[in-house]
Amino acid sequence: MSRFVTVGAAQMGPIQRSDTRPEVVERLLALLHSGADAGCDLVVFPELALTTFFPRWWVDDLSEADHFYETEMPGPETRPLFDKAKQLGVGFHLGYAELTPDGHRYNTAILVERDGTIVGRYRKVHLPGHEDHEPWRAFQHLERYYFEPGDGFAVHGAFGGVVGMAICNDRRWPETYRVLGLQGCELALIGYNTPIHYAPDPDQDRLQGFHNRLVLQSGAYQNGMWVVGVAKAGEEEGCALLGESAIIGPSGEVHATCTTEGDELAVARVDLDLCADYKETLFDFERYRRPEVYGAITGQRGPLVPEGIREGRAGESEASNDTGEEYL
Ligand code: ING
Repeated sequence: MSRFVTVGAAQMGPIQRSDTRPEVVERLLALLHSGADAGCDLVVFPELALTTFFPRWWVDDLSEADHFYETEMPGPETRPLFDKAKQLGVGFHLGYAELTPDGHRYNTAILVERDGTIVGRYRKVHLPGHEDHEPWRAFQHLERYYFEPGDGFAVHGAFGGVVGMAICNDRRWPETYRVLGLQGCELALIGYNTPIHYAPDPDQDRLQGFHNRLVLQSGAYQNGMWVVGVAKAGEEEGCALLGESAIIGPSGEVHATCTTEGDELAVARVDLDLCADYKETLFDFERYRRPEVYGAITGQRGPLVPEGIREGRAGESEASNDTGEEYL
C-alpha cells in the first residue's frame, strides 16, 4: 500500500525589519490553516521564517543582532504554531536563527510532527557569503559572521517515511543530497532566502531561477528522493529575493510550484514509494556506486589540479589514466 504524505510548500513573501514576531507568526498560522484546509500532513516554511534576512546588514557587535535569534523553541511567541499544529494534526518545518544558551549561533531548521513534537533539528552546514563588512556591496551577505556551521545532515523517521533537512546554500552542493540519499532519505525539506543579485558575479542574477530549479531537480533525481524547496520571496528592505518554491519528485519532475512572490501554499500528494522506482533501479547505490574508485578523493577540500594541466602541458600527471595505448 503506497505511503502518501500531502505536503504544502508554504512560501512566504518578504518580512521587513519592522515586522514583529507576532505579526509574522500570524502569517505562519494562516499558512498552516490553509495547509490543513488543503489536507496537508506537513507544511514546510522557509529558511529564517521568523525574521527578515538580517545577514544583509553589518553590526559592529553581534549582540546588536540578538533580537533576530530565538533562544528557545518553542518560545512564548512561537508556541501558538506548535499548539495549532497539534490541534489541526498538521506537522511543519520551520527555519529560524538559533542562539543557544552557551552562546552559539546557528541558521537552524526543525521538523515538527503532527502531535506538535520536535522530531528533528538541523543546523546549516554550507554558509555562503563573507565574514567581514564589505561596504562595496549593495547589501551584505554575512552568514559567516552571524552563524557557525552545523555538523552534518541527518534523517528522521517521520510522516511515515525517511525525512531529511537542508538549508538554502546547502541545496547548491551535490554532497548535501548524496549524504542524505546514502541515509535513505525519501523527502528532503529545504527552505531558502536567495537574493536575486549575486555581487561576486552579477551575470548569475538572471540565472537564479534556473539554478534553483537545476539543483533541486538534479538532487531529487540523482538520489531518488522528493525535494521540497521553499522560499522567503519578494522585496525585503529593498533586496529582491527569489520565489519559485517547488515540490520535486524522485523523477526530477516538478509536482507543484508557487507562482507569486507572496505568502502562497503549493500542495502535492507525495507518494514516498515512488522513491523506490529510482533507489532500486538506476540509483541502486549498493549495486552501482563505486566509492572505492572515488572514495579517496571525496574527502578533499579544494580542487586537485594535477601538475602542468593549467599551463597546458600534457605532462605526466598521476591523475591521468592515459595508459599510452593507441585506441583503434
Ligand atoms: N542564500 C543564497 C543561496 O545560496 C546565494 C546565497 C545567493 C548564493 C545567490 C549564490 C547566489 O541561495 C543563502 N541564504 O544561502
